[in-house]
Amino acid sequence: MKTSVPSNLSRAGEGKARYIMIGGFLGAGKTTAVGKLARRLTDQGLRVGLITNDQGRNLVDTAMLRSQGFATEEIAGGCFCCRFNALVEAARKLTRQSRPEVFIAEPVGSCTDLVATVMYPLRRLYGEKFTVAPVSVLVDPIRALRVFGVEQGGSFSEKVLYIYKKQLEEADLVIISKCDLLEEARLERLRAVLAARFPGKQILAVSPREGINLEAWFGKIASEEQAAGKAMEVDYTVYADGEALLG
Ligand SMILES: Nc1nc2c(ncn2[C@@H]2O[C@H](COP(=O)(O)OP(=O)(O)OP(=O)(O)O)[C@@H](O)[C@H]2O)c(=O)[nH]1
Ligand SMILES: [Mg+2]
Repeated sequence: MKTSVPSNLSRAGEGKARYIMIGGFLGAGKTTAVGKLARRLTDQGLRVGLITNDQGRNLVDTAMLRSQGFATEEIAGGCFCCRFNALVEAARKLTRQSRPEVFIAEPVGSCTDLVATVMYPLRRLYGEKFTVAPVSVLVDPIRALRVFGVEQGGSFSEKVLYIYKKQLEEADLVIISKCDLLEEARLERLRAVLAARFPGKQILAVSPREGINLEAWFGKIASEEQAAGKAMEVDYTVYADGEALLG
């Protein structure tokens, strides 16, 4: 299935580059999705620059995306939410190399508060350079069914759970990934619990790896603007503790 992202994407912002953030918990399918989106955009003749955020733990995401032929810069030594300047510098570096019309950033899976620390400042300080796409947060469906108590199985400690839920709270688009793993009834149960817990959010089910329903999702991130909403409250002590547990 070929995804058609609007061909006027680069012109829609009058010469501005598009800035796309694809977040979600560890292992949710972010890098797989970034690769698929980058490929679709490239196939449409758009120049794409990718920004990854490995924590020095491994350089797998960067290596994976570079091996697919995409210009990729990596921010190490901290997550996007505390390295805004490094993020802007990475975008500048990519611009010098290949003048991307679209940037796609993958934050590390233990990171949250990205709207306040990245998307909002980006628009406020660099609004003449970028248009900002709605923030996608990917959800592994098996994990989510357990976390939200729909099915039995291991969940997280309280502080890790805090990060997990905050990620979803700030999502513009909640993306149930790996939908190939669930039959329709389980998928519907997951949709229902996510809709009840996070009212008003757009929820889509996709499979990045199998290429299911990517068209609907990519269409939204290409054409919709991130809405400036109310700032999310974050308890940075709990967040730091949760992040340390994950590190
Ligand atoms: N069944 C299934 N597996 C998938 C899908 N997308 C990704 N995966 C698998 O999920 C695992 C994690 O995928 P990644 O894309 O690396 O996930 P990530 O969110 O970037 O992971 P981290 O960067 O480590 O947090 C890999 O083994 C993928 O092959 C999918 O649509 N269906
Ligand atoms: Mg990844």
